[in-house]
Amino acid sequence: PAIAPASAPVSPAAVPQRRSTDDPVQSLQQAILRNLTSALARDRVTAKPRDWWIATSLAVREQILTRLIKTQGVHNKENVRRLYYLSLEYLMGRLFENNLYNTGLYDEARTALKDLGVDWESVRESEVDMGLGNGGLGRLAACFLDSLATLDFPAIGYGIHYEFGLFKQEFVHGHQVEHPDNWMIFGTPWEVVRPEYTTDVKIYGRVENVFDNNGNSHPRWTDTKTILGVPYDIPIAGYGTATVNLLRLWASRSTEEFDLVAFNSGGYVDAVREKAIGETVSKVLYPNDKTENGKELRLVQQYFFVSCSLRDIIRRHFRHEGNSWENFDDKVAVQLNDTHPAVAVAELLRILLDEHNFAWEKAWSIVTNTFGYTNHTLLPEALEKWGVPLFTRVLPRHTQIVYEINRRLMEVVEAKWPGDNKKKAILSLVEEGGAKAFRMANLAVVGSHAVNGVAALHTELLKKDLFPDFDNLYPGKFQNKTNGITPRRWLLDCNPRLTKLITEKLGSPTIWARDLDVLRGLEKFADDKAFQKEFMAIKRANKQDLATVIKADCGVDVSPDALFDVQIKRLHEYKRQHLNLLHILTLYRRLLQNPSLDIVPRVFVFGAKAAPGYDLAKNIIRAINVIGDRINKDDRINGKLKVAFLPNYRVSLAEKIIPASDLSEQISTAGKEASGTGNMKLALNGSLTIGTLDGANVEIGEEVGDDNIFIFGLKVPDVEKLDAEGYNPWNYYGADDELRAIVDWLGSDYFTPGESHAFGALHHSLLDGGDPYKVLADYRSYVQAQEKVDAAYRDTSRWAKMAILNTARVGKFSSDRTIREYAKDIWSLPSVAI
Ligand code: T68
Repeated sequence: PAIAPASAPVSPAAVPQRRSTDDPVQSLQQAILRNLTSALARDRVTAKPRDWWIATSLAVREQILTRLIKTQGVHNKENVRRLYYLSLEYLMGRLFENNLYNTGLYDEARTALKDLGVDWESVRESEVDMGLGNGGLGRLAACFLDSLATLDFPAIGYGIHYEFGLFKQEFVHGHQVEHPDNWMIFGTPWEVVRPEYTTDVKIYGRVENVFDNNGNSHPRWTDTKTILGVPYDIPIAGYGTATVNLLRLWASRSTEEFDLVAFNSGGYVDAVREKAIGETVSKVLYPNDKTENGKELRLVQQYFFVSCSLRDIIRRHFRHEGNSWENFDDKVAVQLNDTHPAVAVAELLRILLDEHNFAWEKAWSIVTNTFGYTNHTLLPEALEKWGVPLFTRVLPRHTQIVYEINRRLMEVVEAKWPGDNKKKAILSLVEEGGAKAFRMANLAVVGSHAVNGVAALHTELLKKDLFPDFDNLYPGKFQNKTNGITPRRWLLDCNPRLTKLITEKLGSPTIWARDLDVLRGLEKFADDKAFQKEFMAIKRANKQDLATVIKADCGVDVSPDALFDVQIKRLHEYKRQHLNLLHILTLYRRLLQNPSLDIVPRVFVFGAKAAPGYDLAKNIIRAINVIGDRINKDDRINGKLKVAFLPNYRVSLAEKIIPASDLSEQISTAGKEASGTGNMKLALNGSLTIGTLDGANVEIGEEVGDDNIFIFGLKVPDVEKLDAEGYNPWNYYGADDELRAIVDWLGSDYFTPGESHAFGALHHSLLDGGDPYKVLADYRSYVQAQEKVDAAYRDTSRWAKMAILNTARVGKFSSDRTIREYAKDIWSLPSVAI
């Protein structure tokens, strides 16, 4: 889309300072002013912040694209092995400051705009987040792109150019209301459309058998419909290096040009509407982060982007003289980000069998050498299945191929466990009994040479509980790759004050932000009173900034001297925001009973979106909002408790909350959170974890040490034991007077006078023997851990030491470490210096 200028001027421009012609600030300034005119038809007097944002971004983009061309030139010339990351989601957030930091142009750009009299904050805030993802999985993909480029790995990310990203969230009387996120309605300066690489995608139709000259029959997929995929490229600049990789996102377009008959008979509108159907494929991101709902459009999205991407990968491979199918898997590694792109296994096989006449065995070996698969969840409701009738209607030829993969798999199973039909039923790609469905996780496991979990505990459970027989069948295929986060966005960009302090002690971020273990050098200042003071002063300043945001977005006054207790993540029962709420109610009740009770004042900060169809999650949001509002307005408690549920949680908001957090809530039921990555971001910014032994919390505890984390609650074996015995929440309810009072309070109409059962769904879930998340079982242990937090926070020096040691000791969780492990153990990917 064209880039639209903003509508009115802001402030008269200042007179720019005179600079010499070879000054990088001046040349950037000239590029900004040139773009202001040529792309936006503005001058310095009429430009609004958004215009400055676009003009500056375009000026920086010129330099990034120059590096992109250079990088791709080297990669092509050297015919390098590349990693292709296939993900239905990329949660990129804002790109402006990140690109400036990564390219080393940040200071120049700030000075250039300052000299022009332009306010930096307003420019930065005019960028809309690129929110093409739901949560951790999408953000992980974005962190990986940053690390791949920073470490000079040749890599291309493929995904969908959604017209609408994850919905915008608003609260109305405490209820979540969703609005469309039309993020690129006025264009974005970071992408380049590449119509020359437009790709055809065939879909639907039927399979017929045709006979060749020798009388052999071959399947032919025919009567298909065609959709076009148009690529939009977003350059990904590495930090402190010349490498610029690519994120290529496919937008769908219709091939049905104006139907001339309809057009001539006056049916112009119908003809155009027909055309719009092809464009719906990339219209909108599905907003479910766990449950798959088997919708046809979702399958079409998956196949559409997989088909476009594989075509593009193959085109790129064969562009190089001397390349052939023989060395395809030498040059190409493809990683499947969860099962969402798993249909790629069948698609590559189809291309090899049907379009290039390979024998099955050879084709299968190319396929399995090419793919790796990352699993992100053990929750059964999140494991993707496609009803066979639907799958067959959309992809009739792929259905045949999946059945043939399965037939051969069953032969292998029979050879290993003769006559064992139970094993066959478990391992089969086809779920039988009732409606038949394809199990995409099984397809991904069988079709890949490596399968990985995302934290040590998760991988262990993956092998033990989800895929024990596959682990037995394919020894060594399952591996762990503990998640990581990019220290560029999650420290350098989002916490400039802490960055400055670390830089004073440890030297240039070009060292420590590329090798996060260097932060261990801070350990020696952990007991240093002056350093502790500086560290906590930075925390306080960040809290002051967040207090301003909370006032603006929630209308709540909070004090930066209170403990900022933060839970930011998708709203889900297993993440247990309602356990946090029970603790808030506990403190509130204690204060009402004894207003002079001495507790550390707390601000409870929440950020979370609920899937639009997830009623219980929405009920929890409403409960936190309504109860929070009552607490915030209750003079009896002297402002000792405040609750701020910030609406529309997203990457750019996380960047403001994380540096201001004291306490990081990571309180999922043990065994349910695959890894978590927010836990890593918060610890890196000196926020202490209160958490269960779940996901990567286990490894965070190992790194920071038992004294510097608050662990509570059931462990995985305890949860398993309760499940085996039969969990009974009434035991906990009956045995704990305080818990009982809190739960009854929640079930009453105290907080919603005149409306009974307002939180009925939530109340019921706690007392339901089927509560798989065992909230009541962990309540007392959680409250006790919170009491330890209260005690620790009173000792300012002790708390400062703990916070410093968290920052110092979480170098392991840099996504650079994660990517190096993938490159070595899964992708066999050499880096290439530009
Ligand atoms: C998350 N998964 C895990 N899924 O829950 C989290 N799912 O523990 C882990 O740290 C993170 O992945 C990265 O590994 C998700 O975020 C989704 O967002 C999702 C989206 C669509 C369908 C299913």
